[in-house]
Amino acid sequence: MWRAYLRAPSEGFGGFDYRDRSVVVVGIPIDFTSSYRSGSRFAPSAIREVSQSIELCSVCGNCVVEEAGIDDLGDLVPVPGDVERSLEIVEEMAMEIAREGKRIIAIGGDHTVTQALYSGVSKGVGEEPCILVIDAHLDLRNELVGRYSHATCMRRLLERAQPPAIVWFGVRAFSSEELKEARRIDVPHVVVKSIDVLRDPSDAIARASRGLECCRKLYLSIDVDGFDPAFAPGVQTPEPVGIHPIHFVELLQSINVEVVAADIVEVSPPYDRGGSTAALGARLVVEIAAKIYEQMGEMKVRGW
Ligand SMILES: [Mn+2]
Repeated sequence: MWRAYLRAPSEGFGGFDYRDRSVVVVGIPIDFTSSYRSGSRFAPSAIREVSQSIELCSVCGNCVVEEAGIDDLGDLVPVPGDVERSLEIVEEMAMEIAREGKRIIAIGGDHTVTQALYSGVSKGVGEEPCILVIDAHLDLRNELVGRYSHATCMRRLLERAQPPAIVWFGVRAFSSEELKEARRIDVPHVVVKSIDVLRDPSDAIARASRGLECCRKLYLSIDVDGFDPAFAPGVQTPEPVGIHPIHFVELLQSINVEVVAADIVEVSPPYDRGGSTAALGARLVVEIAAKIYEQMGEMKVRGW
């Protein structure tokens, strides 16, 4: 059913042809509950475009993505204006792909898409993966532009029957309602604030990593506003005093838990003068895909 909503890309991520690979990119251009600087519906095409020109070896020298490639399904364009129906379709897609043993890297859209992706992936892999969230925000509001939006996505996720253990990394913007909610969370969770990362990166990364030690599988959700606006200016809700991309790269390297899916959300191309945010989005796809292939042991990893 969800395939009816799929639009093939004019050129796949990284310029690869479709070959039934283990890592799958899909764009989810949903931003109709954005409250500010909307435009993340244009992120999948902006990220695809810049992906044609970036190198496909990881910044650490791992060239597995260049060798193995990535499949690009194109964009899943559900029902404009109907957020709940759209999320059902996204969930169905994520479930089916995860069930095939493939690893989705979804490109948003705004953060609203995460709960549906997570829900589908957890059904597909048959368990609730832990979740690592890179974000300036906690997204724990009960309502903002309705119950399903970019500002409520983690609240909805933690309302699941079996809420996942969760690690936030790079947080620096929250309301008193969200702080109250954060204190109520009764699953293992760690909040690593961006100021802690900036003051002592090794200690902060170790703390986040330790928070994932109890996990068997991991879902990665990257809201690019977690990075400082110097690196990611083109986002819906910019917040100063954010992390550097290298902090994420080092955190990713330190993770020993199996990454089963990821999303990269909140790139807003209309506000991305110079295109550095889309370039960061494309770079994140490559780094995460490299990590997944390395963990799957599918390819001989060569580095220098
Ligand atoms: Mn955010």
